[in-house]
Amino acid sequence: MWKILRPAGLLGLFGSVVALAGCASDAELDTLKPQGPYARTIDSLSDPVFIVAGVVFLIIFGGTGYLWWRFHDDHSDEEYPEQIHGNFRLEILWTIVPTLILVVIGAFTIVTLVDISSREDNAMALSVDGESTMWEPEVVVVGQQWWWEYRYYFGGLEGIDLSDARNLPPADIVTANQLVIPIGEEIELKITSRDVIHSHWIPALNGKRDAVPGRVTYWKIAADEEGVYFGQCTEFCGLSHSRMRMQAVALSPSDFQAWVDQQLEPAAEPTDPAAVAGKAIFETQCARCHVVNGFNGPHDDEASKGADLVSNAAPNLTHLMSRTTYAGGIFNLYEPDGSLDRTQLEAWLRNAPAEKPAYAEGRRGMPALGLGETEIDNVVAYLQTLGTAPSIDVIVATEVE
Ligand code: HEC
Ligand SMILES: [Cu+2]
Repeated sequence: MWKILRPAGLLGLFGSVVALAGCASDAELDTLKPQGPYARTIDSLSDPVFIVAGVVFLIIFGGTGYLWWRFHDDHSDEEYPEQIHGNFRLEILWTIVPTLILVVIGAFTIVTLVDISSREDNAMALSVDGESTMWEPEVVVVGQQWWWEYRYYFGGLEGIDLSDARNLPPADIVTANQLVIPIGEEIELKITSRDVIHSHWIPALNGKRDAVPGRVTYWKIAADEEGVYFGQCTEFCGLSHSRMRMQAVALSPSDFQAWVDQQLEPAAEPTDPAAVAGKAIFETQCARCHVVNGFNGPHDDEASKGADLVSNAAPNLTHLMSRTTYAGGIFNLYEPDGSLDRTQLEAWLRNAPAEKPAYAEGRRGMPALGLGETEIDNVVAYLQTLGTAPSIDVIVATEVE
């Protein structure tokens, strides 16, 4: 009795876990809710493949069940069933049918792969520093332990050696963990890494693409509608791999233009005394790793070579306040009411490795700098001058748990 019940119970438990897991209605990384053309192409391949697989599953399990039921030995007599050896026709059949199924699926898969990685020349009108330009929407994506950097070069990428991710020339816009894109455009991503292999994945917009040091991989994303699409590094890359997240923030073309205008502004000089004191601390403590445009120069400037310390990079903080998450997209910069989440930011500045595990002493992540509480208050006052907060809608939509 128990012998039968135990596997049945396990199967039931497994079944209900699987069924319940399918119930999450707001799963951020749901691969079955495409929100753009590339993700939809993948979806329209996986749906029929799932149906084919389902039919094969039913035939195999149905057939196996039938054979068991029809021929099982109930010990009612001692006779052996008829013994046979092989069945040529059947064997040919079950070799050819699966082969045909796989060939057809393979053909559609190749067509889809070509489709989602094809490159077309398209350009959008954009005003950069007051001059109208045509920008072929492309963003350089650099993975490193354990956060993502996004670099925008409005003059195009010609002549830039992207495979040398530790020595990229200064970009027009550099941001971290939040990839801001205009809706309705095909955005080409040029993905690389500064240290180990990572993988860039925003499931609602397209599949996964590896970020490999020394190489550049091409990928595309596009979003139909304004909104926030969550992503996650999907190539195990060490201690804080699970804390290496990102978001694509898709804006209307006019909002995107407004964002670009804002990001092109250099940092303003602080006037508030606490912020002025904070800036002095920033210069001595933080600027050896972090860049703030307009005050310690572009990243490859001699003055900021200290950034070599950590993967050769730390997030550019010029417009920190225009982002809503930080540290690999795991902390909210703002409370849901739009005010600064001061407690979390102070904790980060007090002892970052305690907030997000990293081998800071082994040149990974942000180290604990031993700042005093007044210093932390002043640094926060300075950081608050860096960039303007986005709208409350964006703050609420991008919130992470
Ligand atoms: C030794 C290099 C180094 C120093 C010095 C340093 N940081 Fe960092 N900082 C980093 C790295 C690397 C990260 C990315 C950490 C991550 O996401 O895991 C980071 C992340 C941050 C972030 C989050 C940015 C984002 O968008 O994700 C803030 C804010 C920050 N640092 C502020 C400061 C301040 C203020 C100081 C000076 C008091 C400072 N840092 C000193 C390396 C440094
Ligand atoms: Cu990673």
